[in-house]
Amino acid sequence: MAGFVVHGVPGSPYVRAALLVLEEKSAEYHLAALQLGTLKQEPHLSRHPFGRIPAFEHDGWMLYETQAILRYVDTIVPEPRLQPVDPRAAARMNQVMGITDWYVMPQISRTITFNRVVAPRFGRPVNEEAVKEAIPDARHCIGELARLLDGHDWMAGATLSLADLQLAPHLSMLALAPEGAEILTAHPNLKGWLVRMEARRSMQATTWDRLLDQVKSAA
Ligand SMILES: N[C@@H](CCC(=O)N[C@@H](CS)C(=O)NCC(=O)O)C(=O)O
Repeated sequence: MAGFVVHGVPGSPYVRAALLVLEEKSAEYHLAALQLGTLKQEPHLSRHPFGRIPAFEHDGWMLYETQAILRYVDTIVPEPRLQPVDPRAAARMNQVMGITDWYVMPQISRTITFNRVVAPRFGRPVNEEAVKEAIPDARHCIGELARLLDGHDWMAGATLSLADLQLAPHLSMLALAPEGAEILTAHPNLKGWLVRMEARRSMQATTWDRLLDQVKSAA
């Protein structure tokens, strides 16, 4: 299919990040919805040899890895620009994107969020021990993000950047878990950032339920 296609499962924070950049650019796209159990088999492995989501397509050209997708879309659809020119703002954006991949995903999303928010929705068993064990690391991680945000409106400073789009889907889901909500309470600046993010049209267009409705009405 021509144009932008995002292959993924509604509810995935990484898939949502790819959709967010397209929404922020007001670009037209198609969400090609996949079933969770089909990622490690063809045809998905041809799109993404590591069997993850999202996989991205532009006029038939394939790309995977969310950071690469966000940067690509920001480059070819220039307005509004989502990568700061100022070297320190750009470095902060890159840092927060790295933190999201290396610490937020494994220490928060795969532990607390998966067990409290994702597993119940898919009827999967909840690992209470994993939730309990994750809390100290999650507290540390959220505390550090709040420290980096400091008094700014957005992660890279005065303007929205790719860092906000990559991080927000993870923290939006974390806030739905009682443990996550409690951890976030200690950081009003980060909670304020999340409120600003949730108010954006792009976030409202890509909630789990909105995406499921979109997939259903396209079927
Ligand atoms: N490094 C990948 C990570 C993507 C990722 O881990 N996505 C999760 C969904 S949020 C996934 O594919 N999970 C399926 C699995 O691990 O088998 C990226 O940036 O795109």
